[in-house]
Amino acid sequence: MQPVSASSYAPAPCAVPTQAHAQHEVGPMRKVFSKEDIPQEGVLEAWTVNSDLISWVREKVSLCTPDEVYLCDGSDEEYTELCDLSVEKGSFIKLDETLRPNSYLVRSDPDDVARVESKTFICSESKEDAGPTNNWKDPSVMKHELQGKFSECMKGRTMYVIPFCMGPIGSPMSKIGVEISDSPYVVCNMKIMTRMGEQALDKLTEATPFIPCIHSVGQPLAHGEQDVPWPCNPDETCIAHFPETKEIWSFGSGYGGNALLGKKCLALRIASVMASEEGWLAEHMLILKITNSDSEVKFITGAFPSACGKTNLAMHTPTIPGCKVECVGDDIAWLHPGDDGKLYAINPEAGFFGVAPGTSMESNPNAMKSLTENCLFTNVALTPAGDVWWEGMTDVPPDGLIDWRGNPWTPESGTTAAHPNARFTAPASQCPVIADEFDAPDGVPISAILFGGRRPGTIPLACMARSWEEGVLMGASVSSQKTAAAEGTVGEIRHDPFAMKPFIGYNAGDYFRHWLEVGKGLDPEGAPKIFSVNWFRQDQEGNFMWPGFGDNSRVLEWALKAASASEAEKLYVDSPIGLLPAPGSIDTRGINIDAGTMEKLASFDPTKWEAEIAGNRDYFETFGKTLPPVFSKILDAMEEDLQV
Ligand code: OXD
Ligand code: MN
Repeated sequence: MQPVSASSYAPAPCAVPTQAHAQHEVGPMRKVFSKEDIPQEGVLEAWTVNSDLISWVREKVSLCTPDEVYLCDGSDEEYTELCDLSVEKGSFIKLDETLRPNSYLVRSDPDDVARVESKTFICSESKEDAGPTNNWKDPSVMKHELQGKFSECMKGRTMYVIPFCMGPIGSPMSKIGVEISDSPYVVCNMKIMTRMGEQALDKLTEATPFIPCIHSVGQPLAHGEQDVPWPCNPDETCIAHFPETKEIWSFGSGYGGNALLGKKCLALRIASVMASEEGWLAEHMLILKITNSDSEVKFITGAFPSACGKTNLAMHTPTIPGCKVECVGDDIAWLHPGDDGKLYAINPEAGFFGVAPGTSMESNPNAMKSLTENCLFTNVALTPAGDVWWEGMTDVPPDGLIDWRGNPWTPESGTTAAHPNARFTAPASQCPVIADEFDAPDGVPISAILFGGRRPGTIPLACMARSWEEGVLMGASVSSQKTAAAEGTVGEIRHDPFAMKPFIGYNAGDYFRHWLEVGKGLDPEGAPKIFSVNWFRQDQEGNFMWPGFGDNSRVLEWALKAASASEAEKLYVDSPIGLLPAPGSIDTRGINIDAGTMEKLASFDPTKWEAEIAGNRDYFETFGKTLPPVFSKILDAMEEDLQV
C-alpha cells in the first residue's frame, strides 16, 4: 500500500445531486421504487403480508414525498451499495482497506453531535404520565406539528424502509420495529446495531404488531440542488415518542440515539412503557457473563449513565487468576421474570455504538479488537495512512491528523482531534469475548444488578442492598457527573435514576413502582441481589483511589460471593446505608493498593451521606404522589441509623 496524504481522504465535493440508485433488482425482489409505484396494488403486497405495514408505508410516502423508496433487505450487498453511494456523495470516507477493511469514517455536521434531550418528547395523553423527567407535549398538538415538519421533507431523497428485530430472532422477548429514514448512514448503522432486513420482515405475519419509527434528516433537496455530506436540521430537531400508540417520530438530526431509532427510542423509551404494561423491565444496562476459577458461570447486569464505562466493563479482561469475563451486551438489557422466579436478560441489540475517545488497547483491548474491520466511525480523526485515531487511543497522536471537522490538526491546535462523543459502530459478533449466550432466545439468568455513576466522593466502592426495595432505592438514587454523550455542561453532578433519566418513557415515579412490583413476583432466593458501585472515587488530591478496568472483576467477584453468603461468612458488614465489603473481603492480591485505601473505599462519610440523603429527598419530591412511600421509609431509617 502506497502511503497517501490525508488530503486524499478529504470528502469529495458532492458530485451527485441526489441519491440516485439504479432502478435495479437485488436477489429475487425488486427493492427500489418510484413514489408513484408505491400506491399501486401488488407492489408492497409482494414485499410483506402485514397490511398495517403496507398502509403505514403508503401513508408516509404520500406525506414525505421522497423521489424513491428503497425496501431494505439487510444483505451485505445492500450495505456495500449504500456505503459506496455515500462515498460517492462525499458523506463517507473509505478507510484504508489493508488497515481497516470494509470500514468508513463519517463526519457529522458540528451542530449535530449528540443526543438532544431538550428536544426529546414523551407525548402521552396526560402530562402526568410523562412525569417530571420528560419533556411533554400533547399528542395531537405534536402530531400536528410533525405532519408539518414531515410534509414533503424527503423531496429529492430516497426513503429507506428498514425492518428490524430488537433481540434474538425468534426470542419470545424480542420486538419488531420498522424504521423509515432518508439517511443511508442510518441504514448502515441499523444493519450493524440490529437484526435487520429480511430476517425481521419474515417474522411479521399478517397481524404481528410492529413499532413504527419514522426518521428524517429534515433537509429536502430542491431539483438539482447539491447535497451536503451530513444533512440535518438542528433548528427543527424533534424526537417524539407516543407511548399509547407506540410510535416514534424523529426529525432533524442524523446522530446516534436521535436517528438510530431501535436504540434509545425503541429499546428504552417505548420498551420501558411496554415493559410496564407487560410485567418486565427495559434497562440501560450491560450484561456480562463471568466464569470463576471453579468454572461456575454467573451473569450480572449493570446500569451506568452514558459514557461511564459500560462498554469497558462489559468486555473487560479480569485480573483475578482463573476468572473469565464474556460480554452479552454493553448498553441495553431487557429483563423478564421467568417461571422459576429468576430474572432473565436479553440484549436487544446486535452491535456496539460505543464512545471512541478513551478506548485503547490498554483500557479496552476487546473493544479495539472488535473494531478491526466492518465498522463505521463517526467524528473521529483520520490519519494520513487512511486509518482512524482518537484521544486516548495512543499516548502520542500520529503526525498529519485530520480532525473530526475535516481540518488539519496538531496537538497545538487547542481542540480535540476527535469529538468527545465520537463513536464506533461495530458488530457484536466481532468481539473476541462475545458470550455464546448472546443469541440465546430465552436470555440469561441474572445473579446481581449493579448501579453506578461517576462520583468523586460520597459513594463507596461497593454496597449491597439488604432487600429488593433498598436496591430499588439505590437505583433511583443514582447520580453522576455529566459526560459528553448528551448536550450540556460536562462534569456537573446530576440525578440519573437507574441511569435511565433520559430514557424512561413514562412517569419515573410509576417506573420506580413498577420495579417494586417486578421484585414482588420474583423468588426471594432466585432474585438478583442489588448493589451500588463506584469506580470513580477520588482522594483529596483528585487521584482515582480504585484502579478500575480489569480490577473491577475483584468487585464483581465480591458481589457474587456476597450475594449468596450468610452473615457468618463475614464478607460484608452491616451499615446504615447497606452491606459494605468487610475488611479483606475484596481480593486485592497482586494489585498495588494498601489496606488503608481499601478501608476508605469501602466506607462512607456520615456527614456527606446525610447531605446525600437530603439531596435525594429534594429530588424525590419532584415525583410528588407517584413516588413509592417505601422510599421515605428507608431514608428515614437510614437517617436514624446515621445519628446513632
Ligand atoms: C449511548 C448513550 O449512546 O447512552 O449509549 O448515550
Ligand atoms: Mn447508552
